[in-house]
Amino acid sequence: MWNATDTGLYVATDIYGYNCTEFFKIRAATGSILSDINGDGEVNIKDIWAVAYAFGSYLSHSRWNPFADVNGDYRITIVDLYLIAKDYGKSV
Ligand SMILES: [Ca+2]
Ligand SMILES: [Ca+2]
Repeated sequence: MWNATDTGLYVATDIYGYNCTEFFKIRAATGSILSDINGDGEVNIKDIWAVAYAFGSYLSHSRWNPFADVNGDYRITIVDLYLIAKDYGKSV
């Protein structure tokens, strides 16, 4: 799924082995809603919960979840919660 020769894009790898830059490109390419954290096709309380659980975490943190980092700044903050709240109720 990755272009392994495109090493210039490799900035960081989280505990799941995802390169975050590539991760966001893949999610964007699949047309998924970034705030759909658990990937079930809708933005609801389950996604809020996932971000709440990872809240305050960062790359390499034990509660880090790349899906919960909606804005891609490698930290789970109030901004990520805000973005989910903004999309709340959306579905694909
Ligand atoms: Ca969801
Ligand atoms: Ca974030």
